[in-house]
Amino acid sequence: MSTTASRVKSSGLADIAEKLEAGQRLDAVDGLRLFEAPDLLAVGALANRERERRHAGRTYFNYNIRVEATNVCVASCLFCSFARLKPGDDGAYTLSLEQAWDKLRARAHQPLTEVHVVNGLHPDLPFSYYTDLLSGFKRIRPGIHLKCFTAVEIAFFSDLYAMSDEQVLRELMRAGPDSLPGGGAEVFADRVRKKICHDKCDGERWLAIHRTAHRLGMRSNVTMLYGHIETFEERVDHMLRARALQDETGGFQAFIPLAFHPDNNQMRRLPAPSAADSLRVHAVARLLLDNIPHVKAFWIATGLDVAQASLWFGVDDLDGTVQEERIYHMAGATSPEAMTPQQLRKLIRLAGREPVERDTLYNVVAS
Ligand code: V47
Repeated sequence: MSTTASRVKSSGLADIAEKLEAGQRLDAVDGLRLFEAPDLLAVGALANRERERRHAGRTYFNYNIRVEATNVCVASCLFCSFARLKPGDDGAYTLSLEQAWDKLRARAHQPLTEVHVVNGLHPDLPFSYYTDLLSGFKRIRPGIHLKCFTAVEIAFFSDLYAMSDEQVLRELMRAGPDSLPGGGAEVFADRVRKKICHDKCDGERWLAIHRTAHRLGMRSNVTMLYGHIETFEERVDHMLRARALQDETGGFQAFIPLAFHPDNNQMRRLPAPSAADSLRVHAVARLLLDNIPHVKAFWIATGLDVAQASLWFGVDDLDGTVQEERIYHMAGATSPEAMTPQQLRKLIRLAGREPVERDTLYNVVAS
């Protein structure tokens, strides 16, 4: 018996390994057992097998920038260190359209393929601010992929501007977004949402907006904020709700666990999740989410060391160069502000994997 097989057996996971070998779907009880199994390496080995079956050693990244045009936000999520309630509050900012566009103009020399836009829920901006923001980006760089606005922002726009979620998505699509990011999903369970983000859209609406976006032809991602008050059951429930929607639409590209960062927010008394927990969350996601092609480690959230190790725990994607990220750095992330494509390639190679630059839709740009 191989070392891996004996580890899996002595962890009591042999039946789960057999299900996976037979191409059978894991259920909620299996998911819970994977979180509770004492041997992390056994769980990792199973996830690695699934990762290699899909992607061999390939590890994807892209050349992207972040634009966070405003941090003014009417929501009061306990985990957030980025938001300021009102314009004029200490540290609050809202970029003019020219300032936001300048971020892209300043990178004319970089072969970027994606702009990832995430904002606070600003109570006073007109809808045209967002459509102009996007059409301006497209004017400056016509070929650029715009991954913008979380489902929480879409829900906020619908309520503020008295439109349906579908109308908002259609209006925005005319201006430029090509896909939706996975933010705002947090943990779908009502118990958790009521405690940590009670005043933003609930889990069902988040999923409904992604369902609509998929129907309109957009791809998207799904995140899970872990390592705070959620239970293992709630993590499994979150993953299985994403899996159920993916069965319906096939529109999710990547599942992205996001490690909670406790600095400068109302949950600062909680410890950050351990490296072992981070590796396990990514591994369990790979094992439960048989229908979502990619599991991404967002290196800004996990840190570079865990991101490298995660490439042997089910992860096949490291997001991208990022550049100008604020949400995590304001919450105490000590990872670098940005990585060059060369640095990302080196990081991936040093972990024993093969770097592949992709665009947002996973077309290969360079390998
Ligand atoms: O939804 C906020 C999280 C998310 C904290 O789609 C925090 O490719 C940890 O969604 N500690 C926004 N997390 C970022 C996001 C994302 C990131 C990378 C790739 C993609 C993608 C999407 O950041 C929020 C929230 O879950 N967040 N504050 C914090 N203190």
